Amino acid sequence: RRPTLAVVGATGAVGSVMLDILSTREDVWGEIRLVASPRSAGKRLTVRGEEVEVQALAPEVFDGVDVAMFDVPDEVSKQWAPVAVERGAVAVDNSGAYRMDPEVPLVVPEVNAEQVRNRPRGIISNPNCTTLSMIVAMGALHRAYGLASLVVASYQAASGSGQEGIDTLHDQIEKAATDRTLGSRAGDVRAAVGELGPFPAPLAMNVVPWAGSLKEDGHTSEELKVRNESRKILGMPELPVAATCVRVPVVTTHALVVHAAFDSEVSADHAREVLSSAPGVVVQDDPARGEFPTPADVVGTDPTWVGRIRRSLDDPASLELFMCGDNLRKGAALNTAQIAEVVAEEFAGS
Ligand code: 2RA
Repeated sequence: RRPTLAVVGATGAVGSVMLDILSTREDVWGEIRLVASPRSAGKRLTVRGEEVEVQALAPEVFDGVDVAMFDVPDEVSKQWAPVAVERGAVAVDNSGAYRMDPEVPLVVPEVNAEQVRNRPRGIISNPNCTTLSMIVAMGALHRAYGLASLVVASYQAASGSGQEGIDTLHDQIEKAATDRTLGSRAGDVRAAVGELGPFPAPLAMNVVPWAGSLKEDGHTSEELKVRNESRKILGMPELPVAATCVRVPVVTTHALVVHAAFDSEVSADHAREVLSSAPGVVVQDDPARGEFPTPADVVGTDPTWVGRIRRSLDDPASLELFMCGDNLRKGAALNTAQIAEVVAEEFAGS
């Protein structure tokens, strides 16, 4: 039978992308129930070409639900994912609430789909968008060469900070655009752009070496997520990972520069072949023609795009790469949908 799906957080930034994704992917679902805070209840949203009324989050909305996706803040997931499980659903959670819980698998279907069944709490977790923007490509390279260590710098889009991040960037760009002398004196951009919104420094005409919150020894929560989640997804609890997370004035699509060291020697050509044949990865790498992926060109697409692939000059077992992926699609909604589809296969023939 076709399982029943609940989308919790259907009216949020990721929820909206989710409805689009559910409307365009192969349809494996019976009923799709849309759920949001009481404030949004009663709204009518379109999914699979049909208008569906949004229901207020309450225990009863999970009755008869087989899979419940959560695109909501951590506190909401903490409270409600266990309720969905009690009512008989498998919860697929896109918040940070359960990612490092040893009894909750952290799944990227192209890398560790088999972990979906290993869910003693009935909850499956979706990784953070920054980890997701590189891990499909890194999983493929790990299978080919054996990963030894990762050094990562992220170039993260404003939409990682939600609608407030997007609005702040647009407002700042508008204010900065009127003065063509800006950017030539310390502090002039800061004075011109006004509100900083969720960012600790101006984002328009700037780069900001900060994403997330302060954690031990000066690392940010985002940097720890890249490290800890990569280790968990790849099943390498000791993998050395150094990450620096940076926000850039891009609306949507996170980019990463990766220095990856492997157990065996690599060549750029062979790495291109490995990545080209990996599901969910597109290689765009023709330096002679100036071809490489950029956020402005790949936003709205599903794959992880990889370019600038080079063997390291000082280590034949290391690669330098540039990659980017839409942080709202593969980075959030798409991966959650893919996990849910793996769970849906369990209902085939039942
Ligand atoms: C960010 N990764 O880009 C976060 C969002 N989950 O801020």
